[in-house]
Amino acid sequence: MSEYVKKLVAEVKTKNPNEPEFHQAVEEVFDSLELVLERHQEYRSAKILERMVEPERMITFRVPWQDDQGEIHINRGYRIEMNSAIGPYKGGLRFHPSVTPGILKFLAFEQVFKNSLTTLPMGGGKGGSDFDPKGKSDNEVMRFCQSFMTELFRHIGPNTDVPAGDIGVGGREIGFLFGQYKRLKNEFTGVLTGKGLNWGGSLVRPEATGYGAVYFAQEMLKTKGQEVAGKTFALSGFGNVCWGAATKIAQLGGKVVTLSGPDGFIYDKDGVTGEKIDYLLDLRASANDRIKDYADKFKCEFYAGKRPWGIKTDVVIPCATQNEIGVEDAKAIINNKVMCLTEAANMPTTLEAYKMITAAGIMFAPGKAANAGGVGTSGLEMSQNSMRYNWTAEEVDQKLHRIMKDIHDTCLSTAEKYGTPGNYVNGANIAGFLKVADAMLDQGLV
Ligand code: NDP
Ligand code: 2IT
Repeated sequence: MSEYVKKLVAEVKTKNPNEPEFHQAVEEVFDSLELVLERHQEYRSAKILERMVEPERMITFRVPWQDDQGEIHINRGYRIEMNSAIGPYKGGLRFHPSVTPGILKFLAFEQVFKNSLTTLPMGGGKGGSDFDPKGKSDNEVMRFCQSFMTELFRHIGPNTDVPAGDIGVGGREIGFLFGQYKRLKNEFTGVLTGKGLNWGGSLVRPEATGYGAVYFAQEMLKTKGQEVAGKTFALSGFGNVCWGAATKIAQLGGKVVTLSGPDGFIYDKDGVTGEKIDYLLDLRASANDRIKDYADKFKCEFYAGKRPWGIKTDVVIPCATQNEIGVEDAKAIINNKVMCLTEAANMPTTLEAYKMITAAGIMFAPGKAANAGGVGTSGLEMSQNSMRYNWTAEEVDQKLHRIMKDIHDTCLSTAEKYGTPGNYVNGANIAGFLKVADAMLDQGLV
């Protein structure tokens, strides 16, 4: 790392104390930019990096709501509007008790580069709340969402900031949020993505993140003359992204053998297929957060309190949450001679673990490239809303597939151009950065 970048990272740490995930995300991106900064002094003199780590706007607000017993609860709501150089802020909302400003800043920062890679005109943002949807009734979730939107509505809009789902926010929550926005603004617009199909949603958006990650893995395998068919896959999580990935892997003839939840992981030697994939939707909707139920129902092995990375497979696709692959997991992955690791979750691998995995010669794709199919299809939903038109599932899927192939090829060509052939992390960070940085230069000091 150059002295300049080291100093910048140190400043970010001092200025944003107690935000380790944000530090991690910044360090990973800046580490990739050495050669770019050497070749382009203009980014340094215009203080592009210093500007990129400072959100354009951060909104924090009180979210009061009443449970079914009439008791009052107060949660905290956030929206981080990180960067609007190439389009309106765009990014998901996360409802999870672990949500803090640092988590949302890391996600918003990643989103800026990810959205740039999609080839679509979207800036980066992220938001959410420390609200825990676990065990809440539909009515409680609705009241929470209505209260959340009663403040958020004044900060967002179809040309300003377009939120979507993330952990804990799916179709049900987007519906409640949209209903309240429409009521407050008296406007029916594409202000959120991930909407229901009858009211402005896009076909394939629910599946898109998982599908996209598998298309990306497929391209990675192709570079070694390999294909998805006949390969085994270790997945983590059991939510929206995991479900989409499992569906596409099964379609392409691969075999998913692991899934995980906060309680442990399951090992299903026969493969997660057919009704077993559908069952993931039931599990998620139950809000019980137990993957053990899968093992009980389909009679397979369950390992309490463990992660799935010790199981030997050809491909690893983490689909749950940040930093779920640490140093010990990396050792197991290397030991298992995994062919490729494709991140479907956001930053699921720690910096140390990712360095070990790439040093061992395992192909490694970062989430900001490999999971961009979710927000990419959100971009397609925005396009359809603007046209007041709907594409067929085939049309959307075809565009998603093209976006993922473009991102894959851009990562490789950029990595090559900047002296690190085959390094998807550098390729993604540099390509994502250049588009945003150049737009910022064009737009002057803002
Ligand atoms: P879901 O809420 O549908 O599922 C999330 C899964 O991860 C659940 O199994 C959840 O269990 C688990 N999980 C969440 N937090 C933790 C934690 N701290 N420890 C252990 N397990 C955890 O979310 P998604 O499938 O939408 O999101 C999964 C990942 O994909 C996230 O990293 C998200 O940022 C990323 N992503 C999502 C996109 C989308 O469009 N939805 C797009 C791109 C990336 P539990 O709730 O019990 O913690
Ligand atoms: O992390 C992500 O890219 C998402 N949660 C999806 C964001 C979006 O706006 O569709």
